[in-house]
Amino acid sequence: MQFEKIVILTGAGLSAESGLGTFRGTDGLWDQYDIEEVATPECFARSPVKVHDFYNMRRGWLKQAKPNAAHFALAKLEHDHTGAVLTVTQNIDGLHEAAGCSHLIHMHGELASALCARCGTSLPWHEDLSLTTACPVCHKAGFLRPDVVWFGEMPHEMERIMEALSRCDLFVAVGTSGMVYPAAGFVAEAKHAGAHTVELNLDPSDGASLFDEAHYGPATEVVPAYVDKLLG
Ligand code: BV8
Repeated sequence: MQFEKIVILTGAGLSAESGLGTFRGTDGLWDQYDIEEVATPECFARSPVKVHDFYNMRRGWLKQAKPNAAHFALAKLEHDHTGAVLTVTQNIDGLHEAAGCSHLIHMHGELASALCARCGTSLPWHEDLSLTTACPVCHKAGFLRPDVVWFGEMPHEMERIMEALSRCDLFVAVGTSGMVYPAAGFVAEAKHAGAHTVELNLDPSDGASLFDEAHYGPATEVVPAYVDKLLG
């Protein structure tokens, strides 16, 4: 089967073998932390120190993390495929870019970026954030937050994503449980557009029934194998 326009959706399972834990499943992040306590604008207003500690911890993890064979296989697909490949990631790590992927949308933001809730400035940030950290632009302290999309907030570039889904002829979901919306609804959008839908995951996701094809196993095994088949 030859495909022209490909949309790839990735989740935490893609970066699991790079040492960045997933959210659900055994010792997932949401086992140890309550979403309502660390990943909503309301809890940032209520207890910003707890939220900064949570994201400073994860920003620290990024420093050691390296892209794995699945990240490199997806970057190879982007470079070698004759048609269009757009990668939409729910991940806030920079491992897609580190593997050479450039046609990329971080729909849930990036941990290596800070956002000033007062003046709207968004800038690269690799160190810890705290209530005393002043925004380099408006020079006010206490407003800088992780530049990520929290629950209840609108994901980034939704128009561009929906446009690509309405035109794609192949949709591939990699390492995602299909439990967080609007990302979990993308397979249905792609199917509606007539695309062939493929799931690459450790085990069947919540939306498994919506996929025409599935390959289960660790991302570092099933993703390179599937990309080689596509480019075959
Ligand atoms: C919004 C950034 C308004 C921060 C994140 C409809 C129905 C029900 C609820 C809702 C709905 N619409 C909206 C909601 C509310 C909510 C939501 O979905 N709640 C859930 C909990 C029910 N959604 C929102 O609030 C969203 N905003 O709706 O705004 C709006 C209105 C109109 C149009 C658009 C929007 C915003 C959600 C974004 C929140 N921010 N991240 C941070 O990272 O801290 S979400 C975060 O959790 C991730 O980004 C990701 O999206 C999600 C985790 O999911 P996965 O990545 O899939 O990870 P998970 O651990 O769950 O699964 C890993 C999978 O990998 C597993 O299947 C596992 O088997 C597999 N795996 C593990 N190891 C491997 C592997 N696979 C391969 N190899 C391995 N080695």
